[in-house]
Amino acid sequence: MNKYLDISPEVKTALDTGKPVVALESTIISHGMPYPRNVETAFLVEQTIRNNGAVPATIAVIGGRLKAGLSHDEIEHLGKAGRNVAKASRRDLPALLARGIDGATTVTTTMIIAHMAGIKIFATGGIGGVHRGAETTMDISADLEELAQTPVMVVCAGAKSILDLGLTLEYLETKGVPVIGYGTDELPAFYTRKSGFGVDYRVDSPKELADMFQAQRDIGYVGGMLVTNPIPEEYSMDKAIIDEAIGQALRECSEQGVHGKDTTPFLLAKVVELTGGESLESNIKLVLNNAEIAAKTAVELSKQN
Ligand code: PSU
Ligand code: MN
Repeated sequence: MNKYLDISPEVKTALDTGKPVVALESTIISHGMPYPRNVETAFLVEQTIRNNGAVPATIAVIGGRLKAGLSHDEIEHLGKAGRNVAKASRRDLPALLARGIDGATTVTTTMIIAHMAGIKIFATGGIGGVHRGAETTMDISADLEELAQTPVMVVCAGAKSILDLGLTLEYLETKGVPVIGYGTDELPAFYTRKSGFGVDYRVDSPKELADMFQAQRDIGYVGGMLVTNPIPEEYSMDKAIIDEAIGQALRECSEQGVHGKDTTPFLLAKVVELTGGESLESNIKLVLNNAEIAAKTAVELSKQN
């Protein structure tokens, strides 16, 4: 095992005995939602994974250690510290480990650590992608490269239209990452069920997801798979309201000259601020929905291995 990696006893036992495990990220806790709803949500997501027959492994960097499986105190700590915790993407891990500090893991680093630990499935809210205007800024999330090179299934609710969703799909196509719609032919756009863009394949059951992922492993591909699961109808938001908030957030972002790794957290926080509690509630519901599908898929996958 990697000398920087700590797998919690519960997660270790589950992995050693072939039980289903689902990884969860921590940037969504520290940077994605306000305290204390972030901590409450993190616990609820873990509970949802358990209720559906799998073991949750929330992932983070704590004191320079790569953690797969956090205690409630560690989750509370990350949630309370919020944006004071470093957002840890692929390029940040060497510095965090060498210096012994904390980091909230993005989709990228959660995939990296999950894979090191032997976890195959990961549930989150939304992934990073190609930003609008990337043809001049070159702002493309490391999440897309990670999907291309790390064999983990990521179950999300699509991506927010703070991104250029069309270019994000093009990038994933170039990189050979299968984009699956769960119960839909259309890429969901996080707060809304539709984006106007098609997915590669529609899948209607956890068993089918597990079969596709297993086939990807069986032919020796190195990359992962992106499963996009639309927000339940009853929690989805009005497209006009969300589009307006995103437009405003993008304008303020460029006016204030925000760039680099601060862009996504800035846009996410702005959208929540502009849409008030409603978008936060939707965000929580869609993450729980993703946790359920990820856990059921992990259960199916564990039957095959
Ligand atoms: N998009 C969301 N919610 C999030 C993120 C993205 O709707 O919480 C977070 C995830 O951790 C994702 C990261 O991996 O932001 C992407 O950041 P960047 O665009 O800087 O790569
Ligand atoms: Mn970026």
